[in-house]
Amino acid sequence: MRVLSRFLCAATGVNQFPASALPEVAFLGRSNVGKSSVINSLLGTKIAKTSSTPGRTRSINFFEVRWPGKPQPELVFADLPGYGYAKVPKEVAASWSAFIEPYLKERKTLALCLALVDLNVPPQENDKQLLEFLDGAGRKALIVGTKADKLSGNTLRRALENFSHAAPHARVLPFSARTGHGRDELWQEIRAAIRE
Ligand SMILES: Nc1nc2c(ncn2[C@@H]2O[C@H](COP(=O)(O)OP(=O)(O)O)[C@@H](O)[C@H]2O)c(=O)[nH]1
Ligand SMILES: [Mg+2]
Repeated sequence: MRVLSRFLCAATGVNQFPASALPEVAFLGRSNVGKSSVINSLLGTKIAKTSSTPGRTRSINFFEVRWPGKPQPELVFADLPGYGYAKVPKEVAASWSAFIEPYLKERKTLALCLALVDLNVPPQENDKQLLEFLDGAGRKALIVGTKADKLSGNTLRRALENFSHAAPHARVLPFSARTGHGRDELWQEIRAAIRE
């Protein structure tokens, strides 16, 4: 099924968030992990800007999603700024406390947080911190392991095990924006979360 999507706005402050009426899914993870690529893969279009230069997205970018044949949008995707990019620590730290933390803690309609990790990179301390933060904020999180196409068989299995060890309470869903692997499963998770 092909969904229809529309860019809503890019927010760099709490007062720029769109009115929250629809259930929202947040895409989180280190810079370059593949957040925008996962969004584009799910939406079947290049609506979110991708870049091979880490640290490009400094705003929360909101996209509205509509099922074909339905008159109204049903949910919103939020593409968040990446963390862990060494060259901009101060700026990133400032934007976290200014609008990203408030978003994650207080956004009433936030139904699901997708914590993206690169399956080709060992579990990182800042990913663990994010999961702890989300847990503390009472947020439901699902780990999405990106760039699964770069691994095969045994190496993929081992990578998934490593992440399960690092985050024993969360499930890790392998995903590839390149091949579409995991796309249907991720849509199922999203639909289940917004129905709750
Ligand atoms: N092989 C592979 N590369 C990917 C995949 N997803 C993203 N990338 C690459 O990783 C880089 C960062 O992707 P992007 O979506 O912009 O990451 P973001 O910074 O988290 O939004 C780009 O060069 C993408 O082409 C994937 O599933 N497989
Ligand atoms: Mg991005």
